Amino acid sequence: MLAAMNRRIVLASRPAGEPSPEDFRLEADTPVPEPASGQLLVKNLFLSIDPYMRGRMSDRASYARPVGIGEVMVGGTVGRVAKSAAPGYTAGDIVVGYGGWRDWALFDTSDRQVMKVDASLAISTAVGVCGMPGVTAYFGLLKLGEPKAGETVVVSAASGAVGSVVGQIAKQKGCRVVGVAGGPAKCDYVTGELGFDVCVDHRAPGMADAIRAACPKGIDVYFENVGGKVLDAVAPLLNPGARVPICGFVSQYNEQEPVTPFTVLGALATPPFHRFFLVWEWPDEYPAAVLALAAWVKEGKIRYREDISEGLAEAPRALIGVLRGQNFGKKVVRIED
Ligand code: NAP
Ligand code: FER
Repeated sequence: MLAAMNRRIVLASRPAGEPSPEDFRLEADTPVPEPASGQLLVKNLFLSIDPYMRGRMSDRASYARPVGIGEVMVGGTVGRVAKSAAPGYTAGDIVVGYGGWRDWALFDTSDRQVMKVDASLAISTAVGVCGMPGVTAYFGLLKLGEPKAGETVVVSAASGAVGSVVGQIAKQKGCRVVGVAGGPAKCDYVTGELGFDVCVDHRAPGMADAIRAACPKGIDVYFENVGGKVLDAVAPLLNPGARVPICGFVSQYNEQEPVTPFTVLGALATPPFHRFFLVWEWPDEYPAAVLALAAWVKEGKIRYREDISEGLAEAPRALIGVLRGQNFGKKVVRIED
């Protein structure tokens, strides 16, 4: 019976450089599983597409083990509980967790990443502005960036899932906020809709001059999402005492020999405070961060934009697109219900 099968996308091969659709394989030969005690059977409804997924396709040392060849691709999902074998959960609940690139997933309720979702917001926000990327922005900026009123904050990948939230929180703190994004449409959105003071197009000529002109008092916080030539332009403008939360460096993820921000920042005459952080470093405060973000979204203080692909089979193209900057807003895949 077709409905009883569980489609999934597995890693078929490890890419050298940019992934291609052939590095993934859609399989439909696994039945929908039954939840064991403490588990939920979840119908995945939205799959989050995130830059870190490229790292998990490679056989390199990381905080997390790589996805094995033939294994289902890792991914955050939000979905509906179909069967509950766990206290406190019932069929129909909306939950978020790491369900992977598939139709149906088993969620272990002992896993701290499994949480009930505030269904008064669009449920896709549980993997976006009110989920892992939003919390990344919240902790990275507030814990490591420590923005103060009147300071200049620069944010790369400014229209994206993390960057859009970073800039809006920094504006709330009274900072001058300069975004960097790819192309005029994203830049218009960043200043017009998100309220950043300036947005510089890193694809246009003269990017380094434009960033310098946008930061007449230098840069106090650089929220690092991309690395590469944006970082090269920002680094000489960092003020004494500047803070650089290193969230990621997506421009390097497809490179065979990535240049990390540590190399660039460490080579400065006076390196700023800089440190890589992981969104999961503050697990006790994670639920409170989700609540704060949800409240700001409801109050209209944080705006967000989603870029939705239709159907599980689109996930590989969606990830390839995120690594090329083709997404406009938080990238998610809607999985057929
Ligand atoms: P996103 O910004 O929604 O999408 C990625 C964006 O990166 C693209 O849209 C593109 O925007 C930009 N980009 C891609 N290739 C680029 C290149 N070669 N040069 C410059 N920009 C490029 O993605 P996100 O989920 O918010 O992630 C942003 C960053 O946060 C990534 O580095 C990610 O790894 C990191 N992250 C870290 C953690 C953590 O725990 N440390 C958690 C979540 C995310 P433009 O078109 O504007 O260039
Ligand atoms: C990400 C980029 C990098 C991310 C996690 C990492 C959760 C962690 C990398 C490492 O520890 O090596 O976007 O998202």
